[in-house]
Amino acid sequence: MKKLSLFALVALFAFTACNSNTEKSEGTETLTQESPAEVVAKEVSITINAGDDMKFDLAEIKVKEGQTVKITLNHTGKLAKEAMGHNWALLTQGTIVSDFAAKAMQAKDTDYIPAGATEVIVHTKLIGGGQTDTIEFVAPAKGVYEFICTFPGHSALMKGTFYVE
Ligand SMILES: [Cu+2]
Repeated sequence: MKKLSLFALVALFAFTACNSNTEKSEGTETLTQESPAEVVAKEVSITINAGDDMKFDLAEIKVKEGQTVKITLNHTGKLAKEAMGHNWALLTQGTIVSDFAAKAMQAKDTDYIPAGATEVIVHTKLIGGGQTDTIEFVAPAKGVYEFICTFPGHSALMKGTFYVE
């Protein structure tokens, strides 16, 4: 009788300990999921402006891996596409910007994005003053990328860093 009640007590204790452990770990998990810092938005919208001064108003863009990224490029200037065209091109890692810019410069017929260029992950249209273009894509693998405007001579000033975290 004494043995049995001791066993029952141990069993009860073990059950309680186990049960509270489970509750604790579940509680922690729920807390993590609900914490705002851990919530990754499925989509992110970014607006970049560039005018006749040949500059992007953003030098850095940060997104999360797998996020749907919406980039809107606004040409806030007045000059025509032929004189002061802008685009936004995201380049693959390891691309030498100056080398690619030299290659892109010769691709006037395709708005300075060489046909089938493997250096470009994604790009907007080439636009002139007052125009806008929006593109949507899934953020590539975590890492540091560069973006430029491929219009001849622009990438020296029109460039920035694209972080995928
Ligand atoms: Cu440009």
